[in-house]
Amino acid sequence: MAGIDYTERIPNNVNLSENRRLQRALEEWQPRFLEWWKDMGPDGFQAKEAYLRTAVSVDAQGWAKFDYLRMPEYRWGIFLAEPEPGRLIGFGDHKGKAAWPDVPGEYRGVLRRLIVTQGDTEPASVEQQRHLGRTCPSLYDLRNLFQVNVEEGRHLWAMVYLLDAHFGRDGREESEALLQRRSGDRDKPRILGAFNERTPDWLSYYMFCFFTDRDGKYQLASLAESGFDPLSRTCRFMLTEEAHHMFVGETGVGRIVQRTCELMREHKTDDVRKFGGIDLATIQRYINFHCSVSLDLFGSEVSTNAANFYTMGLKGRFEETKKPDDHQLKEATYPVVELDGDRIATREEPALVSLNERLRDDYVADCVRGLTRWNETIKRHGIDVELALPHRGFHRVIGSFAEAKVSPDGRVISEAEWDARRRDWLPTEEDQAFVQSLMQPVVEPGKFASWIAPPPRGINGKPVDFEYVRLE
Ligand code: BYC
Repeated sequence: MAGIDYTERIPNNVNLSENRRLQRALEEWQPRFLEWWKDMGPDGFQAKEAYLRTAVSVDAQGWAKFDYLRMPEYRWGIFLAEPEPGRLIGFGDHKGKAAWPDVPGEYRGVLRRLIVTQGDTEPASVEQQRHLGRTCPSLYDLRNLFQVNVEEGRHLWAMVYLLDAHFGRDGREESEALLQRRSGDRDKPRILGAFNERTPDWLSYYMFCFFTDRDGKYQLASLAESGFDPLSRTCRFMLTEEAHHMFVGETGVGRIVQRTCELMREHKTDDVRKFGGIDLATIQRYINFHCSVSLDLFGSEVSTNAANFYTMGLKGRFEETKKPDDHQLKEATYPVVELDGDRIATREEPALVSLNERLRDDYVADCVRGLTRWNETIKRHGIDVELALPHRGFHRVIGSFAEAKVSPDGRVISEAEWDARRRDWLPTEEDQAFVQSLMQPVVEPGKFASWIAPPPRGINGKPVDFEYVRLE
């Protein structure tokens, strides 16, 4: 069944009305979600109409429709990708057995933890971004922010559905707790580090969408391989929506880079701050920060948790089914870049415990593709600067590099050198204050802030100067 029933209080393609208990549990959670959305969702725009897409089907063709709506009226629902008849578990100890329609009892705790960790990031990002609307660089950007926000809300629904449908009372308690934790709260923080950082300005926001949402892509893709079929199907559909979030990040930073280059050329200087642009050195420091914080999200280089998730058949590799090996990895090894005393060395580690690092490698390769496109823009303007990803050991708090200080170019350095150079490598208070000073709202259709270029085209075939959010 590909269609989604929109006559239901909770739109879904999982025949919710046939499971009264579950329906009741979710209908009880729904008003609490809406309360959370009103308290912690986008600040100040809840009554405005925005031109948003809503999922209406899980078919690859025409899965969404676009229309004006007020965010609290968004139809958050539960959509799983179509089941694959006869799907088999693709890896680990249960490889070749039928995928599980229900939670295997022995893996209940581990699976719940994975789903809660994934679920926790979704409301966290909405909380992190809630004040951005007030300083939007254009209506086009404002609309994209809101699109990402409502879909992160839907991704929370996706995880809450799994918890309520498959984990009984524990699951319902976890669903509640997902609405109780708060990004950055000292007493009840969100689970993963990056989701407690602030997203105070639009440069940070676009960096977040580029680097942190991309972790989402890789984690969801790994969970989409899961032997627990409802999780696999849920994540497959989430990935469809996720693609737009990364588009927002890559094109957002790309448009900032473009504007900077235009100003550099026009005024023949690197110092574009006085012309209302963000200099490339500042952009590089923001890259260093957001990349390193996002690299931490993959966990330790050598992780027995990761090995267990895999052996149990719960979380696979990126594109697991396309890999030409035995999908059990008991004998295999994998090269892992690690701290070795005061050096950085590559060691062959057992492949099973190296799965976090392997996923991080896939992620880094994907980030490099985005950086290459930004650098092409710089080159096209005849400017001799290259943006770069920091070394994976730079500014880490998780894994082996947490014990050392590593420069962006990958040297293990002393505390003294770190202290002396830190301001060159990470956003300083002055950088943040400067970026903040640029954050003046621009809300006239077709107009853009001084520090960002307009996009080449609008959303869903609409022109760039379309009224993407009706503020009147
Ligand atoms: N911060 O063996 P280790 C997204 C904990 S983003 C704090 O190193 P493991 C999105 C870890 O939990 C995708 N704690 O790592 C993006 C463990 O604690 P316990 C989110 C951390 O377990 C933008 C201990 O350290 N999805 O969707 O192999 C907008 C040792 O763990 C961190 C997922 O993450 C950290 N950075 O892997 C919206 C997928 N890293 O269990 C949405 C589900 C590690 O000993 N999660 N720890 O108490 C997982 O697969 C794994 O939990 C992790 C960690 C990959 C996160």
